[in-house]
Parts: sequence; structure tokens; C-alpha cells
Amino acid sequence: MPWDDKFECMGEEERERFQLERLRDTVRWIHERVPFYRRRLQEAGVSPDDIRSLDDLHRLPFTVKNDLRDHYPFGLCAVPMADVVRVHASSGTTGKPITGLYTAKDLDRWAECMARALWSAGVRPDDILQDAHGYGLFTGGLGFLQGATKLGCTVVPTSSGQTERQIMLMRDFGTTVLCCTPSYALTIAERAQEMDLEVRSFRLRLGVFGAEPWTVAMRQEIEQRLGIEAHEVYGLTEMGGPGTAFSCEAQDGLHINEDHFLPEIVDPVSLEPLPMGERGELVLTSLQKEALPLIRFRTRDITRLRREPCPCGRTLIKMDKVSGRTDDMLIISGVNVFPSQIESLLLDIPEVEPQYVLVVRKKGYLDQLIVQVEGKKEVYEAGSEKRAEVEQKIARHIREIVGIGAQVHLMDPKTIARSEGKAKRVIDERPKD
Ligand code: DLL
Repeated sequence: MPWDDKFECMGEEERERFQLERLRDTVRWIHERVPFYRRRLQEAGVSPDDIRSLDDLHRLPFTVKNDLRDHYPFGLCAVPMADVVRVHASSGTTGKPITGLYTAKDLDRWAECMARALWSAGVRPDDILQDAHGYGLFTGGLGFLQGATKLGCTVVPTSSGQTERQIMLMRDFGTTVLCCTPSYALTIAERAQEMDLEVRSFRLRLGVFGAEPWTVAMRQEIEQRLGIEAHEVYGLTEMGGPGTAFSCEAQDGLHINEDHFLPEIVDPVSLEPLPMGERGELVLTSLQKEALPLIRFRTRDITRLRREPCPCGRTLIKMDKVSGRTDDMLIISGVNVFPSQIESLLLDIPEVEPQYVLVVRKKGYLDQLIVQVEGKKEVYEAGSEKRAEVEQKIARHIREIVGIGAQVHLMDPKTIARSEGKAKRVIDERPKD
């Protein structure tokens, strides 16, 4: 049974009517209140009254990250600041952060989206949920806290870091649900092993992870190491934070909270909408946000949409696991490579740990991919010949499966920095033009 079957199991006609009404309201709202959008709509020759069907979405202009940066921090706010009760921000590796703004209603709706996600993962009021996402401006910590509080379970807001303490509390409190990034879940599993603790004997039974791309192979690795069932939440600061989409018992894609977010897939180059089922860039329009509604926001995340019956009973459209971001896509000698392709391949190699970094360099005119991956302790101890053999094996797999040549460096155990939040897996050293 879903958390909210009225909205999670809506019939097609009812859903489309609901979405169209909300889309119209949103366009009217931003047209009246946000000068940037009024200008953009004028330039596109669209007025709020032109939105008569969901297909009219395609007439609306896109919003990109730079639009938010250009109006940093509050320039796109659609309500008086007196109505804004919270600000979040994404760290943003370059330049200014992106700010998320919330009215009291926005916070409540966000908590509702997160409660649906956690419920779907199997979290119930008698669970003890350890929220090891970073607290503060990052939306992960408070987003999970609010959703879990709404659901009614016991929240332990540890935030990220202090891994040993994290593990001690997990054992002492009898934590049953762990929430953090997948890479931090791995860090926790590894640290516990170093402390000679068997997490599998703890009460932990579920994990709800997100905030960074991870493969199915990585999910299984985490499930196995922690002795849990792992679920997933997807979201982004621009749409309010975690809770845009979530996995269900079918473990086959993520349901999008479609009454709050209208999804499309476009070709990232031509920006033409792609037919259902085709892979491309996910574009989202918020349908119920008050402080910071965004239309046709280009997420840069690569996925595809599927409208199909799900064994869980939800009718919410599904998106595939995000395979990467357009800005993480490496073009190596003309071949498009996503870090996730390398990740799933590495996780199939028994001699290495799931800890890797991809370095891209320019050598003359050619791009060069260097895969740094940690060898298991036994491999490291088996000597240089064994290490060279494993390196060659991985390079051969990369050539066969991805179609590019790569230099593989087997790193000594524990030399790749462990993540406490979003892992940095790609270091692009090519000069920017
Ligand atoms: O990462 C919100 C979040 C927190 C989601 C906790 C899930 C759990 P940002 O910092 O703005 O917000 O980063 C958003 O992270 O565009 C994706 O590229 C990536 N991302 C988020 N969830 C997933 C996921 C939060 N489940 C960006 N799979 C997004 C793959 C994800 N990538």
C-alpha cells in the first residue's frame, strides 16, 4: 500500500487533468511574480492562457542552472521574502551555489514527497532511522529528517562524518534504516570491518540512498556488505531537494512524484523532446512550488522515462536509474563514456575494491583515460606480477565493453580518498576552452 494512494495511484485522465491545472497555475504564478520569467515568456510568445493541454509545455522556454546563478541568491523568488521560511543551497563545485527557497507550504509538500519515498522503501513508524546525510545548506540531511518525521519513525540526525561514532550509535541505538550517499554507505561498511564489527549482526535492515549516480552493481555490493535491502531517492536542490523520485519494491526504476513534477526527456544537444522510452536529458517542471517554481529545468541528468504498470501498484511514471550527468560524460577520442559504465565493469572484477577515480588528461591532441582503482589486499600482497595481470585484465574489459583504450593503475589499499558525501569520481585535467 503506498503512503498516499490518491496521488500515487491516480488514473491517467485524472492525473492529466490535475497536472494541466497545476501547470497553468504555475505559469500564471511566475508570469505575475517573476520578472525574469515574464520576459522569457514574452520572448517565447506564450501567455499563461495559451496553456490548454499538457503538450503546450513544449512551447515554454527552458530554465538552466546559469539562470539561477545569474539571479543569485533570491532573484527568482516568486513570493515576498517575508513568506520564505527556509533557504538551502547546493555546494556547486564552481562559482556561486544554487539556492533553494521554501514557503511553509513548500516545506510541507517536500516532506510529503519524502514520506512517500521512505514509505515506499519499507520504512515504518517503529523504525529507527539514522540520517547520515550532511545537515545544513545541503538538502539531504533536513529533507530526509522532515520526511521521516512526517512518516513518524524515530530519527537519529547524525549528519555525515565521524564514521566510527556513526557506527557506534548505529549499534547502540539499534538503527534499522541508514540514509546517506551510496559512497558513504560503503565507507561506513569498510570502517566497521576495520573496527572488527559485523554490521550484518546489527539491527540494520534497510538503506535509503541517493544524491549521486550509482550502478545496480554498486547497490548489490552495499546490500551484501551491510546485510540490508537498499533503496533509492533522487532529487535536486532546484526542485526542492530529495524526493523528486524514489524506488519501490520492484527495484526497477524510480517513480517520479508526478503530481509535483512534470518530467520530459529531451535531446541534450538539439533540445527536441524525445519520445517515451528514449534516453536523454531529464527536464522537470515544478507543479506546486510557491517560492521557487521552475519551468522546464534542464537537470543535466541522463535517464529515460517509462509509463508501464508496476507490481507495486503505483501509476506514477518511472525513470531509469540516472546513468550520469551530461557534464560528467567524458568524450574520450570521440567515444562517449559515462563513469557508470566503468563502475559496473569494475564491480565485476573480484580482485578490486569498489573505490575508483577516473582521471582524464590530454596527451598531444588525444584524450587519455586513466583508471585508478584500489586492489584488494590479497592482490596487493601477491606482488607486482599479479598486479600487472589484473591491470591488463581491466584494460582489456574496458576496450571490449566500452570501446576505448585506458591506462589502468591498481592503487595500494586505502589510498583513494573515502567519501562522506558525494564521491568525486572524475578528475578532468584537460584544459578548459
Ligand atoms: O543531491 C538532493 C538529494 C539529497 C537527493 C539526498 C537524494 C538524496 P543536489 O546537491 O542539488 O541535490 O544535487 C542534485 O545530484 O541533479 C543528480 O545529478 C544527483 N543525484 C541526486 N540523486 C541521485 C540519484 C541532491 N538517486 C544532483 N542517482 C542531481 C543519481 C542523483 N544521481
